[in-house]
Amino acid sequence: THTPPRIVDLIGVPTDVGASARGASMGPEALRVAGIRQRLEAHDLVVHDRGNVSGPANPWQPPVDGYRHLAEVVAWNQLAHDAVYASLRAGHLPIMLGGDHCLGVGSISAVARHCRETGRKLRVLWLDAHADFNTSTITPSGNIHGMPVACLCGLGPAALTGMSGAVPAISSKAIRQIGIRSVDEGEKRLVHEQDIEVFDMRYIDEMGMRHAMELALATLDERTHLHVSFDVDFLDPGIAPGVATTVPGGPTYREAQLCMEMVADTGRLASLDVVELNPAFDLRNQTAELAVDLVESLFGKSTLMRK
Ligand code: EXY
Ligand code: MN
Ligand code: MN
Ligand code: MN
Repeated sequence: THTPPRIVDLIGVPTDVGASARGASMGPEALRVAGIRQRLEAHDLVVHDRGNVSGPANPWQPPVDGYRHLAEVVAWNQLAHDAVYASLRAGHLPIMLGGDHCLGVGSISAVARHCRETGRKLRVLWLDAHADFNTSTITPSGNIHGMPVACLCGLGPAALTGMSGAVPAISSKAIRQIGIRSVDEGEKRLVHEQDIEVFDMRYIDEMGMRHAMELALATLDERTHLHVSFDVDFLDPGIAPGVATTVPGGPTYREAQLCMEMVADTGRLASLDVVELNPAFDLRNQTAELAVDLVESLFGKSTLMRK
């Protein structure tokens, strides 16, 4: 059996090349300023801050053939992939500090490669307002942060779909999406075709976060590597204004805490992305502080009275 490591590597990937607005490139530093390292150390984790990887500037150009900044997105994802893969190989738990969500391709393709090599089963929890399942032909924007789940499932440009060494990098059956409330028409069709398990906000309204998470975390075992990809726009904009792509009607503070606490309770969390935090939209770093608070809960902070 395999217990997830207690040595955490913070990997900053400061870019917004996949995003609809500039500013997510400031995310890693905002998370550090909010004390991510110290808050994790308070939970008996050994934290190595690996600093930031360094990639190409954002050229801020319109899309070409349905992709905006594809070459830069590939370059940043390769850097993310290499850093996350090295951390996993070292037996550590990588936390990728984004950066926009296009980086989920680099990070999760590294996790998928590691799982393949070590015989582990992968479960990906995608916490997001969006399904991130667009392709170049159906995207309304060309922004690649709207495409990472499709790329991981094998739909996208070869340079992104092939990053793990196998296509698709992950099975659509490995994914659970939570908090979804903004999906484009063509995108919705693809999500259904691929049979992705989605717990959208209507589901959470009707059944509760507890039930959604019980199902999303069902059938994990001691061979499961649990990856959480936390897009900060998952949260209700009332508590988390510091993202460029706010969508009303997201999880409340308590619903988000419960979500994170239930992940912690599994004891299977083995890698994490924190993405789309955009300090240019934030108020006094409050969204960064909230994100850090929730990350702390993912690693076992609990307000529970019962033992
Ligand atoms: N679905 C829209 C698009 O593809 O342009 C918006 C995507 C926003 C993606 C954010 C990161 O989750
Ligand atoms: Mn070490
Ligand atoms: Mn996203
Ligand atoms: Mn999103």
